[in-house]
Parts: sequence; structure tokens; C-alpha cells
Amino acid sequence: MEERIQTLMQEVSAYTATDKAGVENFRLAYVSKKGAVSELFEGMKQLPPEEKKKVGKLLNDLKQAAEAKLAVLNEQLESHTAATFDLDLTLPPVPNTTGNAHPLTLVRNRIIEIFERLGFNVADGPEIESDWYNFSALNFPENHPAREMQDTFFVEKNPDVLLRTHTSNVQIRLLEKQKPPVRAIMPGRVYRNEAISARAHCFFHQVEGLYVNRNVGFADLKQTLYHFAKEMFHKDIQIRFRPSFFPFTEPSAEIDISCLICNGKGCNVCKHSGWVEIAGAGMVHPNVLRNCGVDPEEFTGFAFGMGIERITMLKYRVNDLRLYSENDLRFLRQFQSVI
Ligand code: 2U9
Repeated sequence: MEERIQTLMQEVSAYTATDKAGVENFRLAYVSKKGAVSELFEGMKQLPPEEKKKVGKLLNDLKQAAEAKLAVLNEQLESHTAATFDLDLTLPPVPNTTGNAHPLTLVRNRIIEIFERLGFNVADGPEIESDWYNFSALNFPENHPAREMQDTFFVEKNPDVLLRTHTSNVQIRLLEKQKPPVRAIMPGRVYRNEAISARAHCFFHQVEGLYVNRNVGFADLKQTLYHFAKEMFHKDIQIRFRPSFFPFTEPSAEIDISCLICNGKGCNVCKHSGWVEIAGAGMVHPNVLRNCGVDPEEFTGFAFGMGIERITMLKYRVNDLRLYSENDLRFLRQFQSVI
């Protein structure tokens, strides 16, 4: 009997199957109730008691080996089936879907392209900033509301370490180290402590621009932004400047373009005014120039700032800011071939 067990052990270990029938044959031959192992268990009853113990152990080992082998054969069959199942080699191949740039990236790149052709460089700087570079150097008074906890994110509640609220910090750093002429734009992410809704988010993206040189005037600012609007939207767009106030520019203005939907006739998008806001701008405040070591008697400059989300919204009629950060492919895939 011991010899028979040994032979079966060898058979079990050498067995291979490539299909369902082969696995089933194995099960019937070795594992089923009518299989060889059960038959041997039956035959064990006839053995003298002194042999039963030894043969019983060998038989149990064989039983376990046969069951383990059946599991392996089943597993092999399953993975083989999964790999070959439904594989119809006559079908045309499924094309690889390529990704596309995010709409904000597309618009940012277009903005950069427009200003680069006017001679602006692109500058970059830190998103975690000190109070000086984000507020004080920009002529924000001590008690300005933007400096409050409810408007700005402070890092570990330290009033001197914060997430920048605009990319103006980059312009300050640039002016500090580069003698005019300075002509650069600063695209980047900025943070504000706002509740998230269709119209506001706790982070968004800006492009700010700065041109500091001798004899830079408001007319230069107007022509620069007019050129930008025509390139970004369309050639016969109109532009207007409304007086405004920012601590870092004097005089300051808000920039509107004629409504892209109704061409200035009045509709829901422009709230029946015929105009929509695209940016803020102004002449750099003399205090800001002085804070950067630039003599305001010798140099003047203009600056502007715009939200990339806002420009994208106007250009593609996106009506909810949250869409930009939700990663919904149905939204993102619509921008595959624009600009
Ligand atoms: C320096 C001097 C001046 C940058 C400017 C604006 C006007 C402005 C807003 C537009 C929409 C921010 O994204 S937004 O909410 N920006 O209105 N920004 S002038 O002025 C500067 C910057 C740096 C050294």
C-alpha cells in the first residue's frame, strides 16, 4: 500500500492540465469520493492496527497534496481563461485615448504667449510667503481687512507666515534684485480664506504683470491691456477703465471688456450692463517702488492682475468655479482642441 501511495504522490505532482476537462479528470481520479485516495482510505480498514498509523499519515499527506494540486490547477485555468477570454483578434484595435491639458493651463499658456510677444518675461516665486512680501511691501496698511485671519490662510497661526493672496510677492522680489527696466508677468496659484461656491474658491490662479522703466505712463498700460483683450478674445472687442482703489497702485482701475455674449447690447452674463470685468490695474504706488529700492522720481511703472479662472469662464462660458478642481473628465475632455 505504501508503494501505491508513493506512485500516486508522483502522479499528482507531475499532473498538468490546459483545459477544464483536464482539471476535472484530475479531480475525478484523485480527489472525488470515487477517486484513488478515497479508495485507499477504504482499503486501510483491512490493515493490521500496527500499520494503520503509519499508512494513515502517508495517506493524509497524499490527500492534502491532491487537494492543493487541484486548487493550483483551478487557479491556472482561471488566469488562462481571463487572458484569452473574449480575445477576438479580428477586431480593430481600441485607440489609446490621449490626455489633454487642463483648461486653466491652456488659458495660462495663451496669456503667457500674448505677453511674451510684447517683451514680458515670466517670473515665479514662493506660495508660502512672509507678511512683508505679501502685504507690507505692497503698501497694505496695518489694519487692512486682507490681513485678518478670516481672509488669509496663516501657516500654524504665525502672523508672519502665510499662503500668498496674490502673485505680487514675486514682483516685489524681482524689483528688489533687478534694476529697471523690469517687464515681467507672474502666473501662479494664490490662496484666500473663502467659503467654496460656484463664484469663490479657497485657491485660484492669477497672472500679474509689471513694467517699470523711465517714462512709463497710463497710456502704456491702456494699450498693453487693449492688445491683450484683442488677442485673447477677438479683434473688435471694446475695453474700458473704471476708477478703483488698491493700496499698491495709484491711480487704480478696473478693466472691463464689452460683453462677449451680447456684444455690449445687454444680457444675463453682463447683468444688462454690456460690460464684464477681466482685470485690475494701475500705476505702481511710489511707496511700493521705494520699498523695493527703486527711486520713484526716476522710474514709474504699471501693474495689472487678472484671475485665470475668470478669463477661462468668459472665454468658454464656464459657470461654476468648482468644475476646475473636481477632475470630472466629462468637463476636462471638452478642452481637447481649443485655443
Ligand atoms: C507690484 C505693484 C503693483 C498688481 C495688481 C490688480 C491691480 C488687481 C486682481 C484682479 C482679479 C486680483 O485675481 S484678482 O482677484 N488684481 O486688481 N493687481 S494691480 O499690482 C501690483 C503688483 C505688484 C510691485
